[in-house]
Amino acid sequence: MTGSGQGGAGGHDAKRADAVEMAAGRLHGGAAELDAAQGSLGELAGFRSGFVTVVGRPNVGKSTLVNRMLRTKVSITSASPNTTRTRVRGILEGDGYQGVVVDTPGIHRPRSALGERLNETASAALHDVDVCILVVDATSAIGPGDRYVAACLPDASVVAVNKVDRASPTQLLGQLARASEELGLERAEYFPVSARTGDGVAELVDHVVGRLPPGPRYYPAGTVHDVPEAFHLGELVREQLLRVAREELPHSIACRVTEWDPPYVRCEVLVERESQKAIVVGRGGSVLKAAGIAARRSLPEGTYLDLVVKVERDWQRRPDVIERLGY
Ligand SMILES: Nc1nc2c(ncn2[C@@H]2O[C@H](COP(=O)(O)OP(=O)(O)O)[C@@H](O)[C@H]2O)c(=O)[nH]1
Ligand SMILES: [Mg+2]
Repeated sequence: MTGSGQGGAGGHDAKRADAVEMAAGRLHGGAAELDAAQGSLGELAGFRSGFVTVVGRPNVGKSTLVNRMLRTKVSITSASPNTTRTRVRGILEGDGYQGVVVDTPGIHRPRSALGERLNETASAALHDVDVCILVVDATSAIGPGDRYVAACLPDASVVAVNKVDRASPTQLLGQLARASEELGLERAEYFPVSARTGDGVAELVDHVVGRLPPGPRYYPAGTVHDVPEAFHLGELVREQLLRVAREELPHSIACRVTEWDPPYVRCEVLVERESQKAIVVGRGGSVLKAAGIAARRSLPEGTYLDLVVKVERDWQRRPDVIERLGY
């Protein structure tokens, strides 16, 4: 595949410059690149598969990108950091290959037992990975948070510079240059993408698929994700509640399905304090009701969703509750 050769003396900088230039050309008119990728796919004998992990600091758009790559919603997203609490595996499938794409919580400096747990989950997902995708935000400076994550990654990682829909061409070029200088990933490949619009995502997917080694089919054909249905439902409810949550509330909300007897489903919404309960329930139950209606749109027709809000004091700091919630 492209440019991941071995470095001669002084070759690294030139190679990085090449990589940046290539990435800049990729967004529009990466057709040759695509042909090459498809060509090499055609020559393959046997099945290829592997694990693709998506990492980055919180809120850069990892989950949105994973959903876009898989063309289906496997992971919930929101404007507040640390939305993703578990390792979510989605299956990227095509002719002769299967990639297991792992969305992770953002790696960050932890402030609670939950935060520590999220870091452990993300770091654990880095073992035995065939392709690492580091997501950075095109619209905000590469910072210590990005360098911290990059330091855990193999040199030949893939860097997705996301949110290009909001970046000017100059800003994007600057960001590509800075990413190649500051992340310390000598053999990285760079892809400007917009997880929101889908721009550049096909090129990224082709590249990733091209890097999958020979391997078995890990999941039955047609599998979309490996998240248990009940857990996924809780996540869909939490996603809707995050839309109305402000300040510290997003971290305090957890959802768990306590009865699963389709079409009847009972889902508990945990918060940490009475004052938060009032916000989540809303005046006359309006907030909870709206969240239920919105979540039901992603559920099978006729699902009866019973939402109950409960106060579980300071659960975020209690390892036993975190464990019970499946995080
Ligand atoms: N403008 C823009 N916003 C994006 C893009 N990708 C993600 N976002 C937004 O960034 C926020 C964080 O996204 P999310 O996928 O939850 O980030 P994560 O914490 O890295 O998984 C959400 O509000 C997304 O809608 C993008 O390509 N463009
Ligand atoms: Mg996420």
